[in-house]
Amino acid sequence: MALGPVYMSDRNDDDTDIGVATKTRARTKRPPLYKVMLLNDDFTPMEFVVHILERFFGMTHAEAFEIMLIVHKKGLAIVGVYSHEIAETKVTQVMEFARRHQHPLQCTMEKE
Ligand code: TYC
Repeated sequence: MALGPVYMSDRNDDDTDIGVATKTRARTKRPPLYKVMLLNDDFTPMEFVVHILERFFGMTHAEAFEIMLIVHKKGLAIVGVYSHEIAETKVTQVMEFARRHQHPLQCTMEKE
């Protein structure tokens, strides 16, 4: 096995490579991803949640209605997975929009 630089001067009589293995794996660590979740409550109107999912999460009306119903029935659902900065922006946008309309809707993020 020939790893790392091998020079002509590293050859011995029977032409076998001699050298010091210097290769290291390229560590391309991907940034962590964050799940953004919407939580159910008894007061936020269904259509308001549908609107949020369309406006901030790029869903069609049909997709948004489907996810809203999952949150309503199960208590919560993941509505998107993003980098830390994007996830934080989504959470802030949802929380501000809900507060501005005086709805108790909660949106949180969690490392995947
Ligand atoms: N449970 C609410 C209702 O019955 C609807 C709702 C759905 C609220 C999803 C929040 O994240 C939520 N009006």
